Amino acid sequence: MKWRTAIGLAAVLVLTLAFAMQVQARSGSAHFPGPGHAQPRTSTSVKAAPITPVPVARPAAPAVDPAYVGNTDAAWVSYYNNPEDTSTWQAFCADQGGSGIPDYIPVANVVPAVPACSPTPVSLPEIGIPGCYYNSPQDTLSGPCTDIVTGGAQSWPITSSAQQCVELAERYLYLRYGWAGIGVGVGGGSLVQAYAAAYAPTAPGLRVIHNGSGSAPAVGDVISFSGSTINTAGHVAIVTAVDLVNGTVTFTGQNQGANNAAASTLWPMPKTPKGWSVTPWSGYKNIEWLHAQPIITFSEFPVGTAIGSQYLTDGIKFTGDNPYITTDGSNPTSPVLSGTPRFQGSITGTFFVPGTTAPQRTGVLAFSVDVGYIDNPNSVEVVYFDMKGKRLGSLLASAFGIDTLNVTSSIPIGSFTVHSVTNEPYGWAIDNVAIHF
Ligand SMILES: [Ca+2]
Ligand SMILES: [Ca+2]
Repeated sequence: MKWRTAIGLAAVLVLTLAFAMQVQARSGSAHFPGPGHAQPRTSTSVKAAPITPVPVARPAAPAVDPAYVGNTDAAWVSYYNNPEDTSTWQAFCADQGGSGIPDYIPVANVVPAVPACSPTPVSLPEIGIPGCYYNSPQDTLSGPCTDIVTGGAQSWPITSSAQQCVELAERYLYLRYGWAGIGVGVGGGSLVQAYAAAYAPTAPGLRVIHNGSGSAPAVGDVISFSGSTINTAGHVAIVTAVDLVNGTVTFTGQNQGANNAAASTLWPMPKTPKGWSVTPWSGYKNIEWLHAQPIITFSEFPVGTAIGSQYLTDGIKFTGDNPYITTDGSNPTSPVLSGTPRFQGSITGTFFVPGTTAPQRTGVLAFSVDVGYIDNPNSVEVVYFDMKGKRLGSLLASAFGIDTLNVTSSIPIGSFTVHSVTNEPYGWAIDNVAIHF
């Protein structure tokens, strides 16, 4: 219980802090020591617009399935008390009616605490996700609410038929972000929209990205499939790999493979003139994904703020040459983060578990950062390091203007530094840091 309470409180704190930062007013006027005005960005990266929250319909509490698996089930309790202990996985999965060995596959590279259970049983007991979202009169994420099973003070909303696709996605989102399951009535095809509507108001950076917008899904995104005339409930899975060289995406889901087994599916995602596009899958024409990683815009604090640990809520700490927020008349997304002296000093980012001062356990496999305004291409670079500080590689800002540098690595990244390698007229700054945990 302590573990769950701690996770819940941490999630509320993180979300509250992040929201508070989001509403900080911008201030200051643009001023730039160099020439000219803001010029077009040289990057072709597509950034999705923030979603517009809409109210979630909340059905009445359902009748309790006699076979319900939740906080009265020993294997379920054991798993949720220690989800990173793989010895709890087999019983957790098998307890829901699974059969055969193995009863799960790991959701590789994303969250070590999440197995995808397999296969989906013939009889489908309902299974709970911790939390009390829709069942609570306050819609609180951590406070007491009525337990639909025991009538007690804790709630474990029935969320999905066991080992169907929805259960995996809701369990993953709970373990990763502390979000309570939102349960009954949400099919796989609508899960991305439902979570965005429920949690976007308190989770800045949460976005729904539609297939065809040009953006590629990122590892860790939750992806919904809908628009099939055969299966109107749709499907939901977790993005576990993205290959931007060969144009493929891999997604892992329950009830996704042959014989209702959990599966990881490698699927084409060719690059079109508009950008990346996931090929329709299994009759599902509509594809969209929940991208929950934060994008740091440096509008979160007033201009002039010295920056260090403030962004630990987003999983990053900034150090280097005394970085601070400043305006930049040559950057259309001003304010920006500059080192000291202004537009000259280097900036280092080190990754942490979001909302904590704990170093990343699994590292970061991708991040992006805008660098500019570049007047002398190849004068500024981002160098990235593993979790022990060993240099992994570097990327030069090679175009005039504002360069979006997308860094990916097969070896987990622990930190990065942006610095000048030769003279850069009028200097540079960074903005729009996106971290793909
Ligand atoms: Ca900005
Ligand atoms: Ca410059």
